[in-house]
Amino acid sequence: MYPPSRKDFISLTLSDPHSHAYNNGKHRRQSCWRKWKQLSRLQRSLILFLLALLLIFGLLSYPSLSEQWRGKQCPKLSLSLSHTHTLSHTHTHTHTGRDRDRVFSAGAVDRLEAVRDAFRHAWKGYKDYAWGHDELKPISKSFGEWFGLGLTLIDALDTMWIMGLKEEFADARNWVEKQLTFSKNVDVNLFETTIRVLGGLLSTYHLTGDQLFLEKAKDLGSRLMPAFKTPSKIPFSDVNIGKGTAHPPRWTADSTLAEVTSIQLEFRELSRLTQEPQYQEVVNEIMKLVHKLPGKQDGLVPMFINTNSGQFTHKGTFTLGARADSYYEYLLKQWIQGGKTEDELLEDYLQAIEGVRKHLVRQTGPGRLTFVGELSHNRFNPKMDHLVCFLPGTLALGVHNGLPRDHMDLAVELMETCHQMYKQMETGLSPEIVHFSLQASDGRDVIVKPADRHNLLRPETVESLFYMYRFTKDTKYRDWGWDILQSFNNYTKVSDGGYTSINNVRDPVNPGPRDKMESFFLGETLKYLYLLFSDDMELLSLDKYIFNTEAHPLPIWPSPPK
Ligand code: DMJ
Repeated sequence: MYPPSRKDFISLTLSDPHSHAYNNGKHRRQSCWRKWKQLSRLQRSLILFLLALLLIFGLLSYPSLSEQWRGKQCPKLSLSLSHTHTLSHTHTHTHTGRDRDRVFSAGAVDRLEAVRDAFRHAWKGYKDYAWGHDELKPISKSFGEWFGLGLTLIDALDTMWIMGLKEEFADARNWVEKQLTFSKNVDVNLFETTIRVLGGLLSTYHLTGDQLFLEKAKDLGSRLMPAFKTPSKIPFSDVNIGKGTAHPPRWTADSTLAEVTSIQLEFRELSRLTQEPQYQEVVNEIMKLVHKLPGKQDGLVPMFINTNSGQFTHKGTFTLGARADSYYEYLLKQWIQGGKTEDELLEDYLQAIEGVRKHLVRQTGPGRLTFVGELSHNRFNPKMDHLVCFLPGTLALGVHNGLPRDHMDLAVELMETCHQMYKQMETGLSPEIVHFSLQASDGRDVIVKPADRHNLLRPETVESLFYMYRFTKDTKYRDWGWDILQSFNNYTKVSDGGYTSINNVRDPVNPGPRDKMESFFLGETLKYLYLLFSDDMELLSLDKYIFNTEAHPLPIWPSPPK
């Protein structure tokens, strides 16, 4: 855990194993030898006899001693015993009695409680030092502002509700009611605001039935609409929600592909709730356009699209990572949201997964780990962003909804690789980007370049672990998630409250805190961990809800879209 002040960081470096501290071992060895020589022959024989006896005794009793030792090394057992006693008195969950019994059975209690503890700790930091601001800076005990919309607070609303943190939720609701306003002269990013704020408000409305959240969602949705007034109908990246104006980034007229194709679940839901069709019309238009656009390669899409021409730009580079990732995720999820009736979405998804298999999936030389690389003008690059770890979960969700069984085989293999991206690091945390070895003669499968060693508390791996556990019930996925939570606690937790992104997952002595807690740590990472450890399969059932790309659950529609 990170200590509170700079002074304490210095004390961490004192334990550096490479430090040249004075060592008098040699002198000690010499004087022992001199004393041994001074003993009589009888004394020496006696001592040797006693040592031999001790050795024989030690060898005989080794199996039982080692058993005892192994028993002592099992912290999970003692943790679960102590927690089951206290929880029955202190827990204040909002689920029904029957649900509550199910959630807290089968020894999952300690893990669920550990995630709630982590959430409370993160929330404490946010409340103490960043209340109502976008992000906590836990080391400097201050805050960072991105759009000035209380991003962390809104991203975390439904997580608190799901975890049954009533008091925390009530405080946050009060802030939304009294302080949250969208009538301010500020440029916001359309995608980020949609997935975090609009998505967060809509899901909280569904979970609570509280009109306040729907009213706020409507207000925000209507203020984001100017982004779609472009010659091509491909939206601009930025909107001023106070002035009602929109524009692309200063340096280009392009928008990022993932950004314009991963706002659909939220806008479509807003139309369904308000009975105002304009929201779904603008986002459906984008999907139709991209569906028939030239420049794809076996369903894989370039990373940029021009807001004037409506054409792909920077063609020839294909990735499942940054700038393209959630395009693929939302193809499948829109199809599920709309009751599996929109054939073009399914067609594009299935074609894309075949494209992924054909062009991007490879195995490492040393350990045969399956991974998804990148393609740049027909050259394969064995590079994979941590962001790509959403894919096992998405593939598994597709199979659960009737898509080809062999997608699950790929999901299982990729899940193992994402797990290894954590396991093979000294801190047990994945870097932002890894490269894989293709040669069998290379020593290791995973290579991390110095610029890629950071960890931003991202959710994608625990997100996929959640899906994989729900669909397979294989407890190894829970164990992997548990290890990740321990690593977050060991290397990113800041003692006075909050968790921080770190600079170097390969340096457990000084991982280099970045002084930033991303809002998705509360909105996604901790939520997925909680759902992973919950035994209650009806808690946000995947047959009733679809999670947006920021982990905000929205209902699967009871009837197909009009
Ligand atoms: C989140 O905002 C979303 O999950 C998005 O799709 C990708 N980036 C972050 C989390 O890593």
